[in-house]
Amino acid sequence: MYKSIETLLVEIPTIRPHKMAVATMQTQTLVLIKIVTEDGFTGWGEATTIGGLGYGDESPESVKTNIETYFAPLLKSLSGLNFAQTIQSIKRNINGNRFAKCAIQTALLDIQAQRLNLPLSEILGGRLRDSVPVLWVLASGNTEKDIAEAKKMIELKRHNVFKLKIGSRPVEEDVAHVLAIKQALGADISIRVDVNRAWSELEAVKGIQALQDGGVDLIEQPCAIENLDAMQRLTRRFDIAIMADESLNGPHSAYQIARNNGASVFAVKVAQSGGLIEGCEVGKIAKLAGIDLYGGTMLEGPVGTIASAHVFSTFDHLAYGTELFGPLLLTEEILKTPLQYQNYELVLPTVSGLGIELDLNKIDNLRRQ
Ligand code: MUC
Ligand code: MG
Repeated sequence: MYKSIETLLVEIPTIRPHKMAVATMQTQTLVLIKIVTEDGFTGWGEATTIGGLGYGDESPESVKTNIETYFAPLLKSLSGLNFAQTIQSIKRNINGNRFAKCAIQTALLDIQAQRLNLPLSEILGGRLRDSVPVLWVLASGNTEKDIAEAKKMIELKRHNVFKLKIGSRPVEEDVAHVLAIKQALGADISIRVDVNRAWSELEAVKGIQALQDGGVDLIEQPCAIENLDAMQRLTRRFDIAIMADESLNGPHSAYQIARNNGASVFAVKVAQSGGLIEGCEVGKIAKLAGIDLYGGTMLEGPVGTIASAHVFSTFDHLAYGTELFGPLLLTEEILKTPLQYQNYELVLPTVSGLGIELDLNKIDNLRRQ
């Protein structure tokens, strides 16, 4: 049933350095999975991460090795099973590897939706919106450059909500940087910050108080991944929204965080969740627990970005919008028709499957040989 399962590492420079507490990105390595079936369907998935092993516990190289060594032979042996049984069997036979699992699942869902002649979102429960709001992340590392970049985005009507990457400088310096941007852009522009787990709990108390007083709207992952107790105390202590990102790695952790009041918002990432279905499950847990939702990214290219958009389109309330801007941070286009960003939103395709067509010549030129 499966003719080939291929993993491609595609290197694309970013439009400017993207500085985060965990890594500075100048190039993104897209990890693309292509599955071709004997009866002529092609499905695509993506397992892109940030900064090699700087962000998560899978690297582009580990995903490629593990798919070629373990996932591909397993998948080829499962040809008699339906989609749900295939996913169940992968979970039973392979531990961890959430990014690789997400990419394989995305490609299989792309194929399944094409077989049924439906957009992918329709087999995830059905879309409730045809586009999702998209913010922009300011991460040049320079206050004046960030202000100029934000003003340009507002002028172009491309983004009117901004997330700032902080955590690599002393707390006071980061706070001054954020509040200078907040002041320059004015009260109507929503500013959020992502600390990428850089603060101790005491630093977080100091930083969050100042940012809350300065009119910032949300604090993302202030403390360490494992420090759920600190996340809980900060969520209870402050009025400002506290969002779990790296701490949230699938439905089970969503349940644990929800039980412990460990966040007021979830950043749902399909790869961190281990798949599109699991991303939907995280959304359901948040809904049941009264936790607000935000659509996160691993700075994927267009494949992972549109797969995530299909998932987020099924959420009935997306209080904090999404950050599905990954393709806009890249200098090269790998789709025949680029994703459609308009009026501050990313538009979902209406054709079957993921609804995108890859430019294979372009990918061939950019892929790591
Ligand atoms: C993260 O931690 O949120 C998402 C947007 C961005 O700029 O970095 C990523 C990772
Ligand atoms: Mg984050």
